[in-house]
Amino acid sequence: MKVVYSDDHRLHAGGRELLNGELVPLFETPDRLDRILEQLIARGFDERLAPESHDLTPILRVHDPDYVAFLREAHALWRAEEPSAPDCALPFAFAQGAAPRAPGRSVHAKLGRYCFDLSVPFVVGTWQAAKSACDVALTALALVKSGERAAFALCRPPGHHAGRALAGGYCYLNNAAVAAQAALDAGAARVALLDVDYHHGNGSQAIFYDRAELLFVSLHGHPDQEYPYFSGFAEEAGGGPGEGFTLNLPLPWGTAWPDYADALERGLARIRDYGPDLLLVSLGVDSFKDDPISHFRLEHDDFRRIGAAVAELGRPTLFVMEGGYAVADIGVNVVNCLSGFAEDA
Ligand code: Q9C
Ligand code: ZN
Repeated sequence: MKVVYSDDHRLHAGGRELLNGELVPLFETPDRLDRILEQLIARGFDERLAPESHDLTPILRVHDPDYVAFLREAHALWRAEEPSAPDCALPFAFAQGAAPRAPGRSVHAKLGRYCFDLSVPFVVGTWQAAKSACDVALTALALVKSGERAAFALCRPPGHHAGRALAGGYCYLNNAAVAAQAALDAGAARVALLDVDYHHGNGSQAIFYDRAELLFVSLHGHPDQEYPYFSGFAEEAGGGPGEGFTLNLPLPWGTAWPDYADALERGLARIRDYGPDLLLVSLGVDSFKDDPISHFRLEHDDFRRIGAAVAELGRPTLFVMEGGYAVADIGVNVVNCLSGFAEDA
């Protein structure tokens, strides 16, 4: 399986997030990808490509232009307005639904309008890293479109929490959604997005909620217990023409393989019925038992089983990297999933 990767992800580093009331170093760090690269090389996934650079067109098919402009300028605006503050912009006043007009001039107004939480710091290289992550996903998509059985977009920052005009949960641009929309624009009639990250992919769900040409299926920690708390309930099934094209499979803290496997089989059955031209997998491995911010109990070998089960769908498949914070184990978990897929494909 070919892997698309760029070193530009390193430009997004050194940020902080608010966790349980305390500012702590961001859990989403560059060494996550170092550990994955090590395992890929050790286990024979040695076909690595650099991404093609794309203009903003595919990103603007998913994200609002004012939001993209904000992502590009957020750090510079912060530096100009708060010259003595730490070099890491974070919001602190949130617009919620109460802002009928365009955000005010202050960087704080923009941060509060375009961020939904305190886990999306803007450092000087954040935009360039986020843009590069989309290039990685789009380049990996091109491989699958040109006939590869599967490809792996090894990117960060991750994307599945990012909405049309909202950053949150370590995510700025929704890499998987941008690739999915590009596939639709290139003529795919049906695309399925299977999100196995431990957290609900609220951004991906929202972007495609009203549309039948993308089936969104997600397994995640139950929102009564888990971030992002406001979405991912089983009742959310899509709206309008998209009704029935969102399937949420929330699972309680402590979920281990037997229950996870049942939910996965339900999700895969729905995808099989749908018969997509292309399958995207939002591949988060924060469902691992030792993940520091999550509460499922999957073991190393369970990721191999996930990959094998996905392969049985027999669809052209694009894996897009999302979360996973047990850094010492992240490489093994990701590569187990990809080898489980490759062995069964
Ligand atoms: N107590 C991704 O995995 N903070 N994002 C959670 C847990 C934000 C996770 C706090 C987690 C975002 C892509
Ligand atoms: Zn996650």
